[in-house]
Amino acid sequence: MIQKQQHSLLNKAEEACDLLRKHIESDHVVRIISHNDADGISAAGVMCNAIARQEGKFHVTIVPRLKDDVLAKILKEKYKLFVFCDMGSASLTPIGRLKGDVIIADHHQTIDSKAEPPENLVHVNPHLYGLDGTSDVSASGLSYLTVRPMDYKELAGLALVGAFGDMQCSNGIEGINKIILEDGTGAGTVEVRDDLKIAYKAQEPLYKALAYTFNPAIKEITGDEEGSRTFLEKLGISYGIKFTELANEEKDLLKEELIRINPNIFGSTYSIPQEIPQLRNIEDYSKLIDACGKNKKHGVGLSICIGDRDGSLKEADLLLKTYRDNIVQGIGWIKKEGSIVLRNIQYIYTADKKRKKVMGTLSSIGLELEILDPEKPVITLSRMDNIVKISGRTTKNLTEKGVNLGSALEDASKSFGGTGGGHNIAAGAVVPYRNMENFLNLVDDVVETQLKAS
Ligand SMILES: [Mn+2]
Repeated sequence: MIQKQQHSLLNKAEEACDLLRKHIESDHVVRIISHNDADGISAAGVMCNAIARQEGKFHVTIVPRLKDDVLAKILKEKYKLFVFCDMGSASLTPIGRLKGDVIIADHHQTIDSKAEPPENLVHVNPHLYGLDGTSDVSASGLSYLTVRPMDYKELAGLALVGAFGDMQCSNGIEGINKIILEDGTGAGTVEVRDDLKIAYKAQEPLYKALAYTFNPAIKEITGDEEGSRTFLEKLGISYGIKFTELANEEKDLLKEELIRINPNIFGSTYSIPQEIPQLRNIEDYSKLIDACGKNKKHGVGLSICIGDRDGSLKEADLLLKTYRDNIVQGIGWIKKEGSIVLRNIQYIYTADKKRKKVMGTLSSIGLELEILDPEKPVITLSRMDNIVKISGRTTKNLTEKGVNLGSALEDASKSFGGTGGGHNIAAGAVVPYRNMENFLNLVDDVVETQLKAS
């Protein structure tokens, strides 16, 4: 059932669609500006696909943030319609100065929400209707809503690729995302099935697929090809072939044994049945686009979203493999080196170029594999010249005991000339390198206070 607030958002998106249609019909090039992560790239992808199907034209730029210099450049452009995806809601005033019409499809918190939006602007944002922009819908979903009246249900899968990229679906699909999912399942363009959540099921030999399954992590298997092979050998399961090629009895046995290690390994999986095997699983698709984003190959990611199944896919695949190998090596590194333990927190530090890119993910996996003590929040520190990039991760168990890494990192970084913040379970910060020790000690103290207060 669609609720009232959802209806209001859908109506606003319809208004945006009318505007988009009008410009396509007038043969105007649609100017799209979107964000450089998996959600932003998919959001641009959904938009471009719909415009192309309407025989319209577009010009896309993918940027990390809507910084002043980016805005200043755009303000000089002469397009008749600008579409901002995954950004823009925090810059309503400058965007309102654009000469052309504007659509903003953004799920981030908006400022001056009470002020009347400028007349040339249609603002599609869930926060304006009391919906949650962190779990109900992502930017790719808002792009989808904007083109939904054109009835391209085959784009529902791509809309969900972005939602997975923004981790909106880890506790199941809800809100607007669910409406999108139902569009897809109703039209047969998205499939949901209870299944093992093993990565690269149709691509890699089983022992590798298991070793490369990072979410959820499987103890003594994730990040450990040797361990994975031993596990399968003991069970008498053919480890050298792909999961999809296993006999049914083997699949059943594997399922039973994996659930014994981590029950989260079994659950809903989402796929796009019409896609090529490599992109069929929506989470795998999202990881591939994410790898493009993280490596600043936005064009490659966008090309895949708009249908290149050849060169771009090969390039993205290589990026994903590199990322995967980084994680596997990182897990080995943590197993060997461990963390440095303070009273209430633990930390890991690196200056290694490759490892720096995956520290946050490594800490999550480390906690789940229990190669890092799950009883203490993990702070990762990556040195970049004069600053240190920090990410913090903890467990649900500890947040229930009062730990809030978002406020801990915010307070501690502010005290030492940096910035930070985030959620209670995952947060980030940046501080000057010379203040790293002091910062760590303060985080340790803040976490102690948080634990004592509850
Ligand atoms: Mn987003």
